[in-house]
Amino acid sequence: MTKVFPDGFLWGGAIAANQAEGAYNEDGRGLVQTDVTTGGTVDSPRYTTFIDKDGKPGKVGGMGHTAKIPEGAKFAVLDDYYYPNHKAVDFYHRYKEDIKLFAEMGYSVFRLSISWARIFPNGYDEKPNQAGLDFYRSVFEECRKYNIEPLVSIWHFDTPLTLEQELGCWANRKLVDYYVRYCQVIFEEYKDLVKYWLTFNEINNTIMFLDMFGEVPQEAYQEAYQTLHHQFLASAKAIKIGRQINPNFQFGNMICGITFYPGTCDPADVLLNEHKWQQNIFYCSDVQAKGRYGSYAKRLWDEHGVVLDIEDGDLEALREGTIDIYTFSYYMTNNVTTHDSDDLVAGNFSAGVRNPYLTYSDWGWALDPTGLQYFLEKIYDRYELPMMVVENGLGAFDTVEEDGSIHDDYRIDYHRQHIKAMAQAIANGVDLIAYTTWGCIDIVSAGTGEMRKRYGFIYVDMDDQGQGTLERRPKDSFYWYQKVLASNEQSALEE
Ligand code: P53
Repeated sequence: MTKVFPDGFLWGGAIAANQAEGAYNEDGRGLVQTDVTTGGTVDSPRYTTFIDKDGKPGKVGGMGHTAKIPEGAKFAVLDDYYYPNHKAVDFYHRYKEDIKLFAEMGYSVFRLSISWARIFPNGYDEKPNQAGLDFYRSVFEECRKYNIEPLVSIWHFDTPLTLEQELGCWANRKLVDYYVRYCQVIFEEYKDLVKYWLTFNEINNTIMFLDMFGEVPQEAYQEAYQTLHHQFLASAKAIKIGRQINPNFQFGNMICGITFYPGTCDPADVLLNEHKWQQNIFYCSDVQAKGRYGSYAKRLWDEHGVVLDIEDGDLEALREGTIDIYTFSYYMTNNVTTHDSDDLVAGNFSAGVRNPYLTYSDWGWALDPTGLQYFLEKIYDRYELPMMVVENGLGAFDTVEEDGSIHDDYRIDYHRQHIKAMAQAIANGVDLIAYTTWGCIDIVSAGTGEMRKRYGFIYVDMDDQGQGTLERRPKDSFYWYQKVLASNEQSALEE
């Protein structure tokens, strides 16, 4: 039988701290944005909650640093709301059980993130929090017990809330040094347990989603581009220090790999599409992979009236901290056009003109395995770096049958198609070295805060109101993935 993937290919799954761990206020952990963010749905937003300067509770639509709370207000956990990330799926207490299940599936890699606020509760504390360091040490040791390679995201949208409240988040240059110090501590601490590090999860979201759903004020562009400049610097400086701590470390970027297509063959659409790739994908990738801003960067800054504050030594720092591996998430493609259309995609974090050749998930995300092959081939051609697909999955409603089984053939079909697309890209010359499916165990959705938007091959008994036993249960996809990983043969994909 033909082997589909090279020997040593890393197979596994991925989660993020704030969506899985829960235990939001245990063992000295500081707060992060999702702790003050309520749950939403596909068509109702998540809210960020606060107490205003007169002591009155309030909420504002949105999350992350884009949710602007009023002057003088403080982020706050309020009594009358449910915050799904507080408990999440309790990975913090159940990681041994979960990693055992991952090992049963045959994982050779497990992607997870370290919560900065478990290590430095306020981001800038004098000393790291020992309980936080101990927790991740035991998680990594547990992985090693099963020969599972940890693939560690250092930041997964979870800047300590104190830094956001007091310093206004990443537009403030001080965060660069705080982040680098945090990296230095975890690199030293885990240098013998972790080899693969990803500096910033979906770093490009800051500009990609900024104006995807409508116009935003000029200051928002200024803040977004300055934020990115600081994150590029933080990433590059951390990589340089990491290599001094352990020369065997391998560093990856992490790009939200939404694949853009021209909506029509009108040359204006083709050009618009190219510009979208520059803004949404290449802007970040070029800096992190090539160590310099692309030739089109000035056009983007000028278009949005952005004056970037670049200090002496910054450009050199960017050159000195480029990545070893290009990693990305892949969920959907998006059609862009200069023409008016009333056939638009309406989903969360999904936009553009409907693609008549594709079907869409219940959350409005275009299902397009060929888009994954396209992204892999296009990016490999540009950078010629080893690549990892570090997120890919289908958020879907699952039904638990009377006997407890979950027949998620739609999810199996989704992954089968995407794995075949990866095999095709490899056959066409792409150096793809890993695949970690997203939300390998059901976790809280980042976009909507829902539990019922499930990605896992392992079901977790927990609903959107926080009710459930948290019991883990393999879905049909669990056994299917186990078979694919065991044989690594084309036949397993055909079944
Ligand atoms: P959820 C939007 C579009 C594509 C990927 O997303 C995105 C987002 C933000 O929601 O984020 C990544 O949970 C992210 C994960 C997230 C996953 O995609 O909204 O790295 O944290 O859970 C899936 O369905």
